[in-house]
This record gives sequence, C-alpha cells and structure tokens, in this order.
Amino acid sequence: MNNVPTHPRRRTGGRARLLLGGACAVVIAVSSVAVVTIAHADLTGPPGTTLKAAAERSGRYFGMAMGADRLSDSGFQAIARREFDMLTAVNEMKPDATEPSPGQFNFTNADRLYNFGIQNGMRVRGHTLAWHAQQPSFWRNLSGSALRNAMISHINGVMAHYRGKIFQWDVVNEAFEENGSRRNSNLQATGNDWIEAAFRAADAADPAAGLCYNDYNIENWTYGKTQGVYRMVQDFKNRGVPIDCVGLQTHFTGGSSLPANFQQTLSSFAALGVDVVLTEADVTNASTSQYQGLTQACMNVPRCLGITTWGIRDSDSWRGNENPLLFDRNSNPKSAYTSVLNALNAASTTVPGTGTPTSTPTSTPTATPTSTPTATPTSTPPVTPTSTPPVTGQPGACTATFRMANSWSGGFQGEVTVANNGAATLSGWTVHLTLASGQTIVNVWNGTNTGTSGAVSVRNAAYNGTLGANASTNFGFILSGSTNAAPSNISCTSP
Ligand code: 9MR
Repeated sequence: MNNVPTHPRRRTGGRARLLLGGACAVVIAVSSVAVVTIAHADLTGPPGTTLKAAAERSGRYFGMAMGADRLSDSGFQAIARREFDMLTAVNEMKPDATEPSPGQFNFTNADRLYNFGIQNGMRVRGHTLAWHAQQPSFWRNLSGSALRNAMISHINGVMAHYRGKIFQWDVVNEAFEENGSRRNSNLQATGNDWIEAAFRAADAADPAAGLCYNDYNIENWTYGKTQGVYRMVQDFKNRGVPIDCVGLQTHFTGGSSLPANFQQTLSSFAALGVDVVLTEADVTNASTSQYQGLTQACMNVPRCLGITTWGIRDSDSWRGNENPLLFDRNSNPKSAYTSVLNALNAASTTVPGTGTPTSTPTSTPTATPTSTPTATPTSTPPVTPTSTPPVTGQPGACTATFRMANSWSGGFQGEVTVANNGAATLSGWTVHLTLASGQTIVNVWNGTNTGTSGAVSVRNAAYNGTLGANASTNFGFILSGSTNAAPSNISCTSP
C-alpha cells in the first residue's frame, strides 16, 4: 500500500491514516473487495464546508453513530452522506446482536449498516467486542474459562467476518470503575488478564484493524478513571500487548463537562504510542464552547485521528431531552456545528502519515467504495503457522485446509478454510477431522460441531453454507489439550 506509514507494529488499519475523498486521492484495496481512497492532508487548501471535508484537511475523519432504524430514514441519511466519513453502529455490532447463541452469528443488521457506510464513502469503526453490558444471554450462564473462551470465540467470529474491512475495533468497552480500578463484571471475574487476552485474540483475528480500548469519563487527566486506563495502556505498551488506540467517548453532561485539561489527556495517551479518537461525543444542550474546545483539543494533538458524534440530530440521541448533538430535530445545523466546523478548519497539526506523498498518484479518485461484506474472509495470512496443512477433498466437492492461527501452552486457535473448487454451487458442507488423544474442542464459530474429541465434524452455519464456484469460507475453533498437534484426517463433504 502506498502512502501507508510504517509503524512499530505491523497493524495498519487503525494506523493507515486512510481518508476518503480529498484533492489528491489514490484508490487502494484493503481487501479483495473493500476499496477506500486515501487523501493526503492539506492545511493550505480551502476551508471545508462540511464536517468531513474540514476534518480531511488535516488527515482526520468526522464520524457519526447510526442505528439500523435509520436505514429507512432519508432525512438522517442525507446529512450522513453530506457530512460524515466514518460510521459506528449504535447497537448492531455488539455481542448480543452478533452472536445471540453460541457460535450462531448474525450479521444481518451489522452488514446493512456496514454497507450503507461503505457505499457512501465512509469507513467503519467496530463497536464493540467485549463489554459487561449487552452480552449474549448465554454469556450470563458462563464463568471462568468457559466465559473466557466464549469471549475469545466471539472476537474471532466477528472479526473474521469483517477481516480487513474495519478501521478500528473497540475491542474492550468500559472496563474501569470511576476510581480507576477494574469494573467488577463477569468478564473481570475470569481473571485480571481478560482485557489483554481480548486484545491478543483480536490482534490475531484481524491484523489490519486498529485495536482500541474505549471508555467514558476518561477525558479529565486528573480523574481516577483516566489514570487507571492510562496505567493499563502504559503497561500494555511496556509488555507488548497489542493495543493501537484509546477511544474517549466524550459524553459531556452537566456533571462532567469539558475539562480544561482535555488536550493534556489526549497528548498523554498519545505519548504512550497509541492513537486517540473521540468515539461518542455529545454535549448537554450542544454547548458551543464545549464542542469548540473538544474539537480544538483533538486538532492540537497529531495522533487524535477523528471525532464521532453519537447520532446526528437531537432526535437520534440516547440523551434526546438534552439536545446534545450538532443538528436539531429539523435537520438544521446548530451553532455548535459552526463552532466544530471552524475548529476543524483551523487545525494546525496533521495526522502523522497523511502528509503530501513524494510522488503524485495518477489514479482517478473514487468517492464510492462498493464492497459488500460476506461471511467469507478474503485473505488468511498465517499468524503462527506451525504445520503444513493437510488438504483433502474430492474433485467437484469441497476441500478443507487447516491452519493454526494462534497457539499457547495447552491449546490453540484453529482455522479451517472450506473451499468449493468445482463449478457447481454447493449447498452446505461438513468438515471431518480427527483430534489427537487428550485434545478437546471448547468452542466453534462460523460452524456447528458434532463431537468435541476424537473424530469431530463441523457443518456450516446458517449463513455460510452456500458456496458458489471457487468460493470459500472458514470456521474457527479453540482447542485445549495436552498436545498442540494439528488435527489429522481432514476432509470435506457436501450433500
Ligand atoms: O446508544 C446506545 C443505546 O441505544 C443502547 O440502549 C445502549 C445500551 O447499553 O447503548 C448505547 O450506546 C452506548 C455505547 O454502546 C457505549 N457508550 C455509551 C453509549 C450510550 O449509552
């Protein structure tokens, strides 16, 4: 990828400084289907007349949260298309929505929102993978390693679906108490290392996505919660736990308004080597000065990549009676809109890596990416290949290819790619494999297993059974055992 800066970690999605539109853009593919355009920052250009144009001048984005109920709201959509270049799903990518029952993933509404964003020139932030709230009901009946494994399986299943297509994921959301200690939750009860386990799993599942920790009330630098999160990020960076960004929700209410030290908070996190993003901004009564101040603080910190408001119009807000957004109920921009627009245009720092390219790209700018997410990850770079995959299959039927995606003492994460090498469409598939003695499958995603030890079979999930000519999909599993030997006798059958 041209114009993608090198960073200490191999991750690029959250770090690639990808922008949409702009005066100087090149088209690149972030996967075989998703296409975005990259623009370079240009502080000398004319002021932007929309939020996204003003943000893009400095290599940043301006985003909004959108629920599936807004997919039939043409008024919302008109503003979304005009003003915003980043989309976050309000509820549709949360654990209860995407995995309502074990291993049964549902991306219907998440994909509809993803498609709306991509088709309208936006990138997408993924929100959220692991959280004490909005959990699938089956998580509530789990504890200890079973819950830990369910969380990791969930991360793998969701990130596999969107592999290479999400700018940043809020991997863990709201895991701290106000005093800076860890929030008491069922996930916390699985062990204090649950957050880093989530980030390590996410790192293996999608090397392209930026991995964020996201929370509210971490805007005031001297506040206990801010310091608690800061210490965790510092510890992660010191120990090499993969983390790329901190999301500050930036919900400002009467009781917690814009702190004077907000910029210090942003720059302090950034100094640890992570990007910062304002992920859910809204301000009681849309205070013009607070909106101006939060925007300016972000513009003053090079690693502050962008701002998202939690909705567009006051009628979209979860705090609707506080009228906290930039557009009123009649879709008119409020005075806070103008203060944000001006602060974006007044930016004096650019996001690192968005500077003028050394050679002038020659391709034609394209404003409308067209990808459609499917259940099929489009590339499967090996993370920790430890064995040559055995592949079997019959001509005209399916083949199954195993790879070890991640491993640790006493277990591994396996991934099996199921491919249709024939010309006819397959309606369903079943993979058969034999586990070594002492090995047990503890979780499967993107498929349904029969058996957990010895001879095991995995058939397709409801959404990934149909494979057209030369199409492929995959499923994953977590295995625990006394040996990390790869499965043997792998084969695939199709009815
Ligand atoms: O806006 C979301 C609302 O529709 C849901 O009912 C609520 C349930 O928890 O979550 C809201 O979004 C939250 C976000 O996911 C995390 N930060 C706080 C947001 C507002 O509550």
